[in-house]
Amino acid sequence: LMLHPFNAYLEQELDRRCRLIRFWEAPPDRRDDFLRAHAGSIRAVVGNAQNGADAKLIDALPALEIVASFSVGIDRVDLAKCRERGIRVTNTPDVLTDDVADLAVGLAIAVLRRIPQADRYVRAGQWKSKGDYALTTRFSGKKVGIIGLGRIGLAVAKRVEAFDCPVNYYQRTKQAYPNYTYYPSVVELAANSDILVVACPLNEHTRHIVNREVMEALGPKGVLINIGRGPHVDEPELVSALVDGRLGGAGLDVFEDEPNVPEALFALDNVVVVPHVGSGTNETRTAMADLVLGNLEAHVSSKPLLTPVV
Ligand code: 8YV
Repeated sequence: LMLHPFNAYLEQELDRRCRLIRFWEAPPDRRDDFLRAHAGSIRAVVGNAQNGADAKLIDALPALEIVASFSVGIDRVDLAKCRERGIRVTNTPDVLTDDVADLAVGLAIAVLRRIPQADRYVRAGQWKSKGDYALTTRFSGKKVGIIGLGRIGLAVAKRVEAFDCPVNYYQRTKQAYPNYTYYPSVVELAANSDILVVACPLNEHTRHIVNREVMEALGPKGVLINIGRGPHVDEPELVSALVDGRLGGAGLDVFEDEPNVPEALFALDNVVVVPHVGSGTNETRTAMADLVLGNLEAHVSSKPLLTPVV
């Protein structure tokens, strides 16, 4: 059961190798009937970051053996329920790390150097009518604070080191990284950073990990970059901090209620918003699809899963 048409190559390969059921073909008001009709034969669910396997879906599928997510984040999969039922879960780590880290750095530079705004200035003919563009802020050398020094956090750290940016980080346990400075709280991390990057998984400990207090600590010159999940950030607080000028800027790939983005952000020149495209390159999406297929193939041939979560 594929939950959404999020990747054409994956859909085509699933269709070629298995009996594929496309959930989106069910009329929205007949989804329960549709599931009941197929329940006995559905052994695998393929979802993504936006379309996970929640308790209701899992309960409706008595023959389910594996949930293979086309994402590294599995916050929309009910892991406890999967463990309880002995259902395996896989994700797509590593293959998307570089793209997501690239985007984090790209957003930070875009916010500070106002790249999208300057582009709009040229396109609107304002270079000719108004002259030189306003001065912006340097990125190189800024202190970068990373929440979560996992695969993606480390890839961000490696990149910004090349820009001579000192790297600070927070996570629950201190790691042995001699070149990076550990802060035991997110507020302290924010207070000691110019740019704060959210790169941790979303779970009950990290929901709203960037709250009002953290934004105050980051301050009117600080920039927040979110390439994690929308709910990592208290979004109404973020909007008011940006509107009031209590926060210097933000580069956002993810939002609390995608695809809805608070419209108050559209008027702000210190904000760059993109539509959850961190892993969205041809190269990475193909590698993610191959990993989903590899995990399913390993499962049906009783081989070790390539990237198991459960
Ligand atoms: C995707 C993601 O946006 O990997 C993740 O956790 O958020 C993404 O790569 C998505 O699953 C692609 O459909």
